[in-house]
Amino acid sequence: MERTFAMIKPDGVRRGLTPEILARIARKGYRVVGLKQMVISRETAESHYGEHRERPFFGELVSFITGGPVVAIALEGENAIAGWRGMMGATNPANAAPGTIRADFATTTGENVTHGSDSSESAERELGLFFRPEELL
Ligand code: RTP
Ligand code: MG
Repeated sequence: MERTFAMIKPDGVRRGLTPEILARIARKGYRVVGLKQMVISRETAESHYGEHRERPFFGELVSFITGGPVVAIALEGENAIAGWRGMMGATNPANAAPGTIRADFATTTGENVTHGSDSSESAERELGLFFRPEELL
């Protein structure tokens, strides 16, 4: 069993895609062990995307991710980290495989609907950033 951090980004929430994405997670068979709608603080956003701090798109990325409510989700299941990344598809929706969330619901790299941890280290770090231990049930 593995846990990962998933997020519906502000574009996904704004467009009303939360139920659709939660339904896909349920159909896949992952267990939702934590769930909350929230607005991310600048500090949390800069920490969450800290690996991209030097990239030219960092400012835009932080503005976008703090610009409206997100849905933070802790998922549990076999191979959940890679599995959820697979369900999302490639970062650039133009390269995302048909049937993935980004292929089905996004057109631009900057607003690509969902986030998923990219390793077990990232998952642990991001789950700790967004959830208190007692919020994971
Ligand atoms: P995420 O972290 O959000 O799950 O996305 P990812 O792993 O597929 O992609 P990553 O390389 O970690 O990039 C994080 C987010 O930054 C935005 N981005 N913009 N304009 C650009 O060239 C660019 N590159 C990345 C995207 O929103 C991406 O999801
Ligand atoms: Mg990433």
